[in-house]
Amino acid sequence: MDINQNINNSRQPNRPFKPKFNFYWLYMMIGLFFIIMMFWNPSVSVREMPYSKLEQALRDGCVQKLDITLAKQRAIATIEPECAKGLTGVEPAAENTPVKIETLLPSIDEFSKLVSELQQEKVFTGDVSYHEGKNYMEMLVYSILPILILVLFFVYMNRKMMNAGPGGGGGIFSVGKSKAQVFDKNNKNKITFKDVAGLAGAKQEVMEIVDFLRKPKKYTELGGKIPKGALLVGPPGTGKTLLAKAVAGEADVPFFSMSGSDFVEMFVGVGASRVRDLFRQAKEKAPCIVFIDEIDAVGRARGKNVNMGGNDERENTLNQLLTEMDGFGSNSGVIILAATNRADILDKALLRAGRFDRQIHVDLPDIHERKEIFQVHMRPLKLDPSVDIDFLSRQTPGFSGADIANVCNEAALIAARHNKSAVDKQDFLDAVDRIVGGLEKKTKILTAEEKRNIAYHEAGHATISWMLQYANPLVKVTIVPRGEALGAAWYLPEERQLTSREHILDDICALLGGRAAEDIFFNTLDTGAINDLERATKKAYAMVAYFGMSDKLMNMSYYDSTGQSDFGFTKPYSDKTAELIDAEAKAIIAEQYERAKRILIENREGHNKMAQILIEKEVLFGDDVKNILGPRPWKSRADELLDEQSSSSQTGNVLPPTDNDHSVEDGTDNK
Ligand code: NHX
Ligand code: ZN
Repeated sequence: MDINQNINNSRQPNRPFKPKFNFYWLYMMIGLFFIIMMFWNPSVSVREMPYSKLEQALRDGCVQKLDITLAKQRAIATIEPECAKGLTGVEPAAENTPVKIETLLPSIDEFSKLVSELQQEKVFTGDVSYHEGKNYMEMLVYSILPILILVLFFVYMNRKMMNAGPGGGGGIFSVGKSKAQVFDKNNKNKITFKDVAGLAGAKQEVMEIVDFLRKPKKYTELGGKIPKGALLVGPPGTGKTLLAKAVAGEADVPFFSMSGSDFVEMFVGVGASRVRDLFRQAKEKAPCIVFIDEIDAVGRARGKNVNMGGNDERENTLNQLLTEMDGFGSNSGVIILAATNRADILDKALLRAGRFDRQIHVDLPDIHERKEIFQVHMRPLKLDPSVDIDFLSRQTPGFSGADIANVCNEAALIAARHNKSAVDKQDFLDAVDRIVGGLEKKTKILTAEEKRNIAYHEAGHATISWMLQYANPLVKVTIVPRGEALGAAWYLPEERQLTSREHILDDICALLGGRAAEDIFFNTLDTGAINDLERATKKAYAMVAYFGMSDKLMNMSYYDSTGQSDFGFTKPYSDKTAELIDAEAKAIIAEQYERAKRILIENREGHNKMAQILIEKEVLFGDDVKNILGPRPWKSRADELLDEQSSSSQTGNVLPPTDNDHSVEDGTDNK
């Protein structure tokens, strides 16, 4: 965002200063024109007189000349200077200057009759002239002026659009121009690779691309070809765009940046022509880098379904992109970077060699990378010595770079809210809770019965996850409403790459623990368990249909990683198999539910005790569970981490809910 501002700033000096054309000037000028028109009368020196005076002057033979305007039924009479004073009471301006009087005539016919009578009687001997009386000025105003205003309006609009477009393009006639932003290489606060924490592997790949552009000889001399494009793939918030910005900062070449959705416009053919324009500009400035963010907006696989329609425009854009990418020689020095979080839905043609021939995977940061990221984002903060970066990076598994940035900012805001002079550890922990679980809603009104139900539900999760070997280690359970949930169990999931069958089964069992507790203790069911059940069901189906873990469908996976199945509308298995999948998933859920109930009944007393503590204090920590249920008979790596955590934070036991301790909710490792 700050980069864009810089572009605008750096553009300004190049443009000659022009006083802004204000639309109100036009209005004012038109208004003024009309006002002048209304008051401007060519015969100001003429006196308006009643008709009787004119008739009298005629009969007295005082009229030198008569001008009759037919259309307006008006007459202007020039009065002899001698009679002027007596008749009109007006002194002539100078001697022998006639005075003019003007009147409205009752009827032209009558008046001309009178005039010819008087002429015959030789009373009136002056000239009579008749005018048609059309006002040409008025005609001009009504015919030319509207056109003039319209033309001015269009000129103004066009000028405005020209100035608006950041790429210098704009105007009504340049929809087909690309909207790419060109990054200046002498940008003041540009992003470099130093600002990119973690992402070691991706950084190296991208650095290589920068190197290609800096020293192309090194590669081409050996006969190698410079790659045409690289695709940055990774979950949201992992820093794909940041990486691209760093490339812009590091490479001493022009950098065109645009978003996939920038190609899309409501006019047909605009996307394709924008692609063409982008590549034309890029080729002019080669060597250079073109970055297309969120490329899935245009790069989604072209449909096979013809009657879908409506997608034609996007497909044309994609086709143009495909031809352009393969249309220039590979050493022409234009390298395309693109970012997406959904590589699986991209068109296969886009991913083939010669186009985006390398994919750079940007993963969620591991514990060490999170530490680096924390260090970057803590730089601007005023920190209390209690803040322990290692501890925080351990507490945030599954967080992306953007999440961590958010944690740091949120922590600073929380500290400011409490009028602290520095951000301390507790602020960071509260920020993590806030980001994982949402905003605390202490004001939510709960009946005593609801509170009891929630407490037993959460205690159920706590008991089960404590008693199962592979369930995620529990940090705490709370019954403070937060976000959408009325209560939550907070886990610190182990960071592992593979998940065993036992892990999933224990997870399902722990998820069902809440519902099972309500069932056992109150013999009622309520709607609150929807989220638990949804997740448990999804896990069960994934076990059966994706991971090949059920007995009857052993080693069968119906997962489609290509996302390009020709027959997307039918399942890749028979109805019989579908029934089998349903039955197996149901069996898993039923089995784990029975197991959960059994464990809860075995630990009835402990469960009751925990629920009572929860009702009283609203929060129950892992250490309390240990005191009540006894230590777990086995110990995982994550448990060790938890032990370390409680010894390092001195807040092992129940505290008032405001002093919530470090915690990560269950949902971080599954989806
Ligand atoms: C409602 N919420 O929607 C009320 C306000 C069973 C004690 N009418 O299982 O809070 O009922 O172990 C993410 C996370 C919906 C999305 C939790 C969407 C919860 C949570 C429904 C506790 N803890 N249920 C739980 C709960 C509810 C819900 C969610 C979500 C309850 C249960 C929510
Ligand atoms: Zn639950």
